[in-house]
Amino acid sequence: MTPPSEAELGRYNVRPLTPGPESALREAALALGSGTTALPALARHGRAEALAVAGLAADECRVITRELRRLGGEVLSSADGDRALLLGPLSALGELPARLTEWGRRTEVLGAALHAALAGRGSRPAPVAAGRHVLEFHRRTLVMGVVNATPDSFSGDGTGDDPAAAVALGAALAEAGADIVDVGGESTRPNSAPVAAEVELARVLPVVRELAARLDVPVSIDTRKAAVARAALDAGAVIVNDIWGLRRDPEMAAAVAEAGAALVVMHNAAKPEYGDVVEEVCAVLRESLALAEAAGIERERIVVDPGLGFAKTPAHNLELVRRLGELRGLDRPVLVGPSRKSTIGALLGGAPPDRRLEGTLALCVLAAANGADLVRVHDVAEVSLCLRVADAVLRGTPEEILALPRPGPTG
Ligand code: PMM
Repeated sequence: MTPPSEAELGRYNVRPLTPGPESALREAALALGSGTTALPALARHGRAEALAVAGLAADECRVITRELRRLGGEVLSSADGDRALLLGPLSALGELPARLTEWGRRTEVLGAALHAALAGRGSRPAPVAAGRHVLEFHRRTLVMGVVNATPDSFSGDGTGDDPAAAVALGAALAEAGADIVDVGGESTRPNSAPVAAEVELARVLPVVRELAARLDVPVSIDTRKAAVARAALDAGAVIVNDIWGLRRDPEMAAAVAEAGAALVVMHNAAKPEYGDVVEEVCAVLRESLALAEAAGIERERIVVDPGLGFAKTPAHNLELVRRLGELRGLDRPVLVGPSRKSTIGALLGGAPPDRRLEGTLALCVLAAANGADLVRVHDVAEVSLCLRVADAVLRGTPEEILALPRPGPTG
């Protein structure tokens, strides 16, 4: 056959819809006009899903292999069967948990774990209550603004021991669009001197009290100390941001539970030594969720954070942003803090913290595209504007844009 011409080929205008936003495939199916009858077919064939599973007993691996094969999927497993990759259409993976209930309690639990991971990956999290505020993740990526009431912040924006300056900064961040204002009184920069609880309290309490009274957005307290968290919650904070994810101060979980506060559990470690950094970060965040549950903190109040820059090399940080979607398997809102971090400096030829805005914006957009629900940043105005544009592509064009008149030829 003579090779077809461009015109012949062009007639069919073949376009791959995957990878791409799931909605594009759905819209294309609905546009065929056969109504919602097309949707089950999409679930059957539209998209291959993959779930990684660890910690399997040999018999569990055999059961999921058999059941998933019956549903039209496939299991790839390690030699001793403790780790597996579950592959198949969404419909097969979605039906697998029900099949696993028939085999007994252990496989039923495994089925529930698979179900939770699919639910987390497939939809935005439900709103999180924080005091009288509600954090709503469906409409846009939320922004947490940073107030470092410290003299030695790495990011160069610390307000020293001047509570009025910290309050002014917090108010300015809220004005610039912050959805949460996060107040911290202890620097987390590498090799910074530890701060006594009294010093930290003297720095943060007046700031938290004033901001909680003045702002229409929730105030969070960034601390690893239960005593500081308790006092800040008394002073009006409604979220605790613990960079050790309840794993440092044994009183922290009780402090959060008693106040009914919302909680950010961040991943942290003593040393940057990992096998698979993303897998291990998820495992440690699950430990934090277990500690929270044991203390009576409702799962629905918890946000997870991979802790960029904490016991991580630049390569680890980039891997975490690249594979952020895997954290959605925790079925909780995901917060990411890339702001002015040293990985950006390393990529930009040693740029100091005050020259890392563009890098921060890039990481915020990529984090949003890869599944972040919130970002924690110093440059709230710039990041909010940037995310407004990014979210319009990622999440859908806002109503007011759809209503605009047609532009001229160069519009
Ligand atoms: N980073 C810093 C401090 N606290 N909290 C959370 N949840 N996530 C982070 O990435 C994070 C944090 C680093 O110092 P900074 O306050 O100057 O950003």
